[in-house]
Amino acid sequence: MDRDFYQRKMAVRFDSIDVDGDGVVTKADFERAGERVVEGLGLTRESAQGRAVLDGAGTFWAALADAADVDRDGKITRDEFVIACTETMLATPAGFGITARPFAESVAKAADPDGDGLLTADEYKRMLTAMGVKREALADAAAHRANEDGSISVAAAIDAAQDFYTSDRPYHPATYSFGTF
Ligand SMILES: [Ca+2]
Ligand SMILES: [Ca+2]
Repeated sequence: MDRDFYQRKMAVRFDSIDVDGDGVVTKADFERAGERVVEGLGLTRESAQGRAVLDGAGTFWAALADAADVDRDGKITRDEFVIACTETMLATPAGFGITARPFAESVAKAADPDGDGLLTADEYKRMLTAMGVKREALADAAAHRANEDGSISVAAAIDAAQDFYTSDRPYHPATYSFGTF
């Protein structure tokens, strides 16, 4: 198991969740991450999809805080985040279902405005951008599990998130890239 690779991947994810950049993640960061998705997808907070995204972000925070915030000060450092992801999702893949999946699923569904279960290439990129994925990682992410035309099913997008959080394998071994989510 390439735990080192996994932990570097989660350290990068930490930075995209630490929205205010103060070096710790808090409930407020997760709320902001949820709001960023809602805004990025052009939803309102009150819509069913908007509420699902915000709830999903809250669930993600609560699960990580449960695992990582040992002193209950409401703050998770980068090291604590990496260890919590390792314990709750890499070591226990089923943990993805109660940790990151509700957020990933609500986001993927919210990114599919016509609800046909397929995201166009543009919709998928928009979703990843709203998730805080860096521009340089977008092509990589979009290639992962996507169809030839860059479209991707909602189910495959959720599977990609599951791979991201539960796998220690690089998406592209040659470049050892992180992929993303
Ligand atoms: Ca923060
Ligand atoms: Ca669609």
